Amino acid sequence: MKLSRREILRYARTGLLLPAIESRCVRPRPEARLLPSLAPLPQPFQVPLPEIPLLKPVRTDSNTDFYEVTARPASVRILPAMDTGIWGYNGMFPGPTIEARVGRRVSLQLRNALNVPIVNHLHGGRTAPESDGYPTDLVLPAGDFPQSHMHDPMARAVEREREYVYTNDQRAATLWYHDHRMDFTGPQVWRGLAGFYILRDTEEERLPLPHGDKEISLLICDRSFDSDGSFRYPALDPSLRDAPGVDAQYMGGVLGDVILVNGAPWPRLEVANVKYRFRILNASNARRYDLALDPVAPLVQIGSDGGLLAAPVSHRTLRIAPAERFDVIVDFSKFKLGSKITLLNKADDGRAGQVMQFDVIRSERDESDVPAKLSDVAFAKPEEAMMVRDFDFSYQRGTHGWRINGQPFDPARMEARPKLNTTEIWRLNTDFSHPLHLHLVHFQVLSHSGRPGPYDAGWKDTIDLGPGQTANILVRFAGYRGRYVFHCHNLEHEDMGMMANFEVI
Ligand SMILES: [Cu+2]
Repeated sequence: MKLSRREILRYARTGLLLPAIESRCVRPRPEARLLPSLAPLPQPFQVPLPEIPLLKPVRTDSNTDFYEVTARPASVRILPAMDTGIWGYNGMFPGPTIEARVGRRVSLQLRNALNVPIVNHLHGGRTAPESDGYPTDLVLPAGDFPQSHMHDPMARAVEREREYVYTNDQRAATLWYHDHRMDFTGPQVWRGLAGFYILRDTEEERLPLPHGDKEISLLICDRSFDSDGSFRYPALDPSLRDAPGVDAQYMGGVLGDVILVNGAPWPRLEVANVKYRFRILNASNARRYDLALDPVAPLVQIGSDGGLLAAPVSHRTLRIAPAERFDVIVDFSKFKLGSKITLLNKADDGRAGQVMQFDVIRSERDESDVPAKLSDVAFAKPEEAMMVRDFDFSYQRGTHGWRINGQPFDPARMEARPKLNTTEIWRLNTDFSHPLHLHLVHFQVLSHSGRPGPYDAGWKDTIDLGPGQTANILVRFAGYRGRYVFHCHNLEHEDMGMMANFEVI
């Protein structure tokens, strides 16, 4: 069995040599696994849905809004009678929402008041490589930090604070920002380093869609809690300062048993009997949700990862994998005042089978509408593709790692070198379920084990492949030259090697 240098380092640091793993009664499992909470859990639908505050710019000039964010520890009330320590942007979980406008720059100055390195990635952003949050472009903590982590000869810089510039030269869409530190993204996002970034434009604002207080962002994630109320996570090194990785049983992904929406467990939202627009993000490490309303009502999808669809698509059930975003309209006028409508997760029959509740409490006039034509979606054509590339995403039993084309992540190895302003077809092939994400680009799904699937409409930056599936995606490499990553967005898979580089040349 061949081990990469990183794996040898990892196992040497933790003392968990491979033969020891093999002989232990706990076998590594490639399936995502539930980590049960040890704290008493609340009844669902008791607390209001938190509204995520908007981040205010510290200053603006003619073409740029300047923001400052500090990643720091904080104590928040998530469970009814206990405090939970988080790592949050400005001490908040979720982080404050950044609202940006197409064509207007955002400068985000990120400071690190944690005791581990961090990296910020704007997921879905068409961002220059130096601002994209490459996994080894670390923002260091204050004080000493072991140099063993600075092992990327191509790392652009290791700094104590960093300015990220987002030009917002792309379609309006629901993006999000989150930590992307090499080997440690799973535990650092689990502790709270994630927030919304909403990109708006006038094309969208001209439509009569629900807006204002009828447009609500929902960040859905699962967590587990220890008996003292802290987040529970099976990290081999809970300090996250040295050895990466999770207990072998959780290498397939960590599932929590508490569903949080905007940081609150199974919340409820009082609504009027009109249409609402929900920007839904699955910010979970490894959990997929099959969202559905009870009583049954359609979830009318108007947008995907990359902004508005050409036309609405109605779903009874909406499958959302980690990192995907779906923009949906729910029409509460079909329900009587006093109705309680539950947002279910049909993918789970335990406590994680419920997400939140809507209480229809008042009558209002509905001025909004969902037009049959939403947007011009100018897709590329498959015949324009200059290149077809194959990528295999699979579990490697010998080393218990997740691999792309048989290789673990290595910052120094380039898996593809697409040319700027060209289009390629990437054929993606999986063993287990993997939500696959490309940085920099949005793509179009040409086929997904047959025709495009029901959740593949519009521009995507993440595609959810089930076990043994194949998808062909059409990718236009535009925006910037430079080195970027693509990876599985099951964060435990990503941390354990399922990531690779491409360089736009
Ligand atoms: Cu995966």
